[in-house]
Amino acid sequence: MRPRITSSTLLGFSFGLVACGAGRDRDLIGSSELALSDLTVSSLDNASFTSGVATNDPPSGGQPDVCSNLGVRCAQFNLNVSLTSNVWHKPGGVQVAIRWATDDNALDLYVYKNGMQVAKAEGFLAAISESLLLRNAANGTYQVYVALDAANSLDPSVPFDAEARVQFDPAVNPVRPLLPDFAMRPQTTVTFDTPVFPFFGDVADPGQSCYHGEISEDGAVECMRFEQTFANIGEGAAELRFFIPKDPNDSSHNVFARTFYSDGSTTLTPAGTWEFHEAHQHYHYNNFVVSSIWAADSKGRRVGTAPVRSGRKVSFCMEDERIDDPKWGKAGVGVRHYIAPDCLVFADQDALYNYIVQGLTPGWDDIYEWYLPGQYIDVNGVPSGDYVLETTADPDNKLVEPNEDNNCGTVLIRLTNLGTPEHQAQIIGPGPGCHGH
Ligand SMILES: [Ca+2]
Ligand SMILES: [Ca+2]
Ligand SMILES: [Ca+2]
Repeated sequence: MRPRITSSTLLGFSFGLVACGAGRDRDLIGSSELALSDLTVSSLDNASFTSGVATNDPPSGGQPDVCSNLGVRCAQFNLNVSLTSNVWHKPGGVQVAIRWATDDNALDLYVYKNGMQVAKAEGFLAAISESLLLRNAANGTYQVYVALDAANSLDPSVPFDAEARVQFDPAVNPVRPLLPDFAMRPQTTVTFDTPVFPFFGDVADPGQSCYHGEISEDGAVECMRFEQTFANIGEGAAELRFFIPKDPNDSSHNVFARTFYSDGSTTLTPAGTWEFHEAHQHYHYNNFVVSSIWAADSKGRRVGTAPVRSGRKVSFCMEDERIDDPKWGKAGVGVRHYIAPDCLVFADQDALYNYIVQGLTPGWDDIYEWYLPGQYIDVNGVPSGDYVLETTADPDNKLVEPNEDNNCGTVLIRLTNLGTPEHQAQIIGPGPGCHGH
């Protein structure tokens, strides 16, 4: 088995397997598409789809060692590639991708041809999609294996979707920056619940909406929790590089953004600052995602000129978590590259600095789940009623994007019995346009 970073081996906090059901609606996976069948890629424009179930059934003969090493029988299907002979004069390949419902489970993806492994994408923590690229894929039949990583999964049986399609690299000319473009995705969870397990060493008492750390550090009283999800729908990756000085007399906290150009060159530009969170023992990027609630009238329209409450403007770990729903089976999805927990550990160093590198690949989104510490707005003293929950990525515009107007999203929420143990939060519909738009 490959080594897996776990809570105890890495940083002493729990980051991996949690029974939260974060992610997409389970009903959407494995039921909306055909039962497991072969995939065929014979056009430049169309994806081929299938669905299957990865289980912890014991290994069977005739499957590669990657399956038996995980102690399971893989789900298996063929990929037939039949493209015109000159297709790869434009650089690219055939993408194979899978997705599943929640990060309670981890799936691995392997592709073989003529008995030889030609590509793999091994599920890691905090992910609910995987993808790989068969660069310059030769025509022929490939065998695709999807393995349940049972040791890192809660469920014995995990439905998944799979797709394959051609993905071309962005054209080199005209030479240009391949900019990321953040787009906000609406919330699916608003709650006063807290998880029953500790996170980053932090815990909430049973029935309490706030973590101990949120109470002690922020004075939080009544924590309305929700997730924040943003996609990168741009041409290039968003990549942040934290410069963490080795010299204790160097008090700089700089973060730089790496810009990728279509000719392969890159540049670094200042993109704000980081801070270290002592209690959680990790580095935050300041001011990346912020949420607030605004009063709403009975028709769901925004009332007033200022929010009623706002949350903290931090993020701690940008990563490729899920292929963005609108990008599933579409062009413009890169190979998963920025994975947790790389976002939390030093990637490299030189004489002066340690570096943390985190980012978001085109076609992917990242979810800050509702159960993470800090994912809340304190609604203590707020009257029950309907509110607009508004969330904005890159609110201070530290990162250059081709579209700065899609970074914000809203949902309409209803808060009842506030200030009592029976307080409830629910999403009642899409919200109005964002403030100032
Ligand atoms: Ca944007
Ligand atoms: Ca995430
Ligand atoms: Ca921006």
